[in-house]
Formats: sequence, C-alpha cells, structure tokens
Amino acid sequence: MKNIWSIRIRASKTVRGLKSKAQRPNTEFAEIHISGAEGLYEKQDIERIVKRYIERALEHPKGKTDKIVITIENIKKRPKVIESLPVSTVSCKTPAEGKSIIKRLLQSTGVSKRSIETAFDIIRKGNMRGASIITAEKGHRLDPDKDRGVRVSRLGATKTALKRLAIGLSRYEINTTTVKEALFLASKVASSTEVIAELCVSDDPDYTTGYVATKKFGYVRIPNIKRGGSRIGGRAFFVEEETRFKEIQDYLEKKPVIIDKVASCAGTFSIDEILGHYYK
Ligand code: WAQ
Ligand code: MG
Repeated sequence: MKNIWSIRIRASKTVRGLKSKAQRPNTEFAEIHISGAEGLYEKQDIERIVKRYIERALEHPKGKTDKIVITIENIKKRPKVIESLPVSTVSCKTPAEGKSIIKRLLQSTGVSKRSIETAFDIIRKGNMRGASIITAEKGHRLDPDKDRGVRVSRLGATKTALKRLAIGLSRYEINTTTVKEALFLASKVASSTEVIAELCVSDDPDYTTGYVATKKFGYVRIPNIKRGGSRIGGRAFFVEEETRFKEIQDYLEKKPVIIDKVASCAGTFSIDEILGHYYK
C-alpha cells in the first residue's frame, strides 16, 4: 500500500440534562457517543469510504446523530505490517455462560480475577468512546480520561488480505463489515508487546456477539455475550503490569499498522476445545 490515508469518523448526539451516562454530568447538555469508525486507505478510495462511513453514522441503531466529525489525514510514517489473528467461535447460549467463558479464556492467558472484575464494571457502565486499559495482575486502570479511554486508529488491510479473509469468513457466513473491522482492530491491539488480552462487547443493542482476543487463542467470538436490546458495551485491553500509558496509547492511536496476511478461519467449538488448542 503506497500513499496511505487515515480516515476516522465519530458520530454523536447532544442530549439535555442527562445525569448518569453523560460525559459532563454538570453541564446542561451532554454529548453521547453514537458510533465511530477508522481505517487506512489509498487515495483513490477516500470518497467511497467517507460516503460509506457517513451513511453508517446516520443510520446507526444507537440513535439519531446530530454531529459527525471526520478526519482525513495523509500518513507519513511507514506502516508496520502484521498478520490478522486466527478466528474461531465458541458455543455460548446465554450471557451467564458467556461470562464464565470470558473468565476462563482471560484467566488462561494470565489475567487476574480482579482485573476481569474491573473490566466488567467499566463495560457495564458503558458509553465510552474508546477502550479502557487495565493492568492484567493488579487491575489498575491506566486511562486517565474515563469517557474516552484509548481509541485504536490508523489500521487497515491490503486488498489481498481482504480477499483472503472474505473467503475464510464466508465459509462460516460471517464475512461482515462488523466482524472484519473488529478482527482488524483486535489484531492491531494484539500486535503490541504490552497487551495480553482484549475483551469486547458491542454497544449496538442488536449486536450480541462479542469476543476475547489473545495471542494465545486468537480472536474467539462469543455469541450471546449480552442480551438483545441492551445498550451496554465497551472494550478493555489487559496489559503488562509495568506498561506506561503514554507508550501504549501512542502505539494504539498513532502507529500505522496494515494487515497483509490472514491466519486461519475456523468454525464453532466448545470452550474446552478452544482452551485445549493454543497457538504458541
Ligand atoms: N478503539 C477503542 N475502542 C473502541 C473503538 C476503537 N477504535 N471503537 C469502539 N470502541 C469501544 C467503545 O467503547 C465502544 O462502545 C465499544 O468498543 C464497542 O464498539 O466477530 O461492533 O463498535 O461477530 O459497538 C464485535 C464483533 C463487534 C464480534 C464489536 O463494537 C464478531 C463492535 P462497537
Ligand atoms: Mg457500536
């Protein structure tokens, strides 16, 4: 990919006098995050992508947008080239089962019970624009701006990788924008040296499949992670205890990363099968 452009969009709406979920509880008006998207593209694709992003923001199931901010930037730094995480799905029928699956996956990667509880608390509150950064052992929260967290940005995939992925995911009927974008994000996050694991729950009321991503087990999709109709969602990145916030933020937000290779795409397995098959 030559001459790369980063495109980011953020849609929000203003509400009056909302107390608990507002980003600034003391002001009369508060901004609620509706949706965001970001990617790396070639110049010739800018107009098409911006159009698609805007359409998505305007039609978002979370509500009526009244402000859209788009940033289009030419990237000067050479991107780091990575492989996407292997994809699989764990069989899961209820949010309660999902919770136990999340715990088993995260604990098998070395994330402590305390850190997992911290993440559950943050995700339960919802309405963050980005992800929270939590140390994997002591459960310290490192992101200072509690509404924003960290927004992973400047990531994309080559056309070859997109084609391969479309073939792999289509076999399981999961070749959707949602899955691909989440997989790219998770793959960039997992490519940082500090991150041990990620937990993601969509904040879309209609989207009830989440995931746990780790280098060890790959991108593990968890259906029924939350009940339908719930607006609760968020992301948590579990990091090494000594991680310096500025460094991890800089990597996740600024470092251009391109996915050029695609790992295996697999079907649905029990949690025991997933835990018994790790990559490193
Ligand atoms: N960087 C960091 N955090 C983000 C970002 C980002 N670029 N975008 C969203 N988040 C956080 C934010 O707190 C959202 O509330 C939360 O994640 C969920 O975002 O394989 O759609 O865009 O089927 O609702 C998972 C796909 C889809 C699972 C996840 O997330 C599958 C999804 P959403
Ligand atoms: Mg969403």
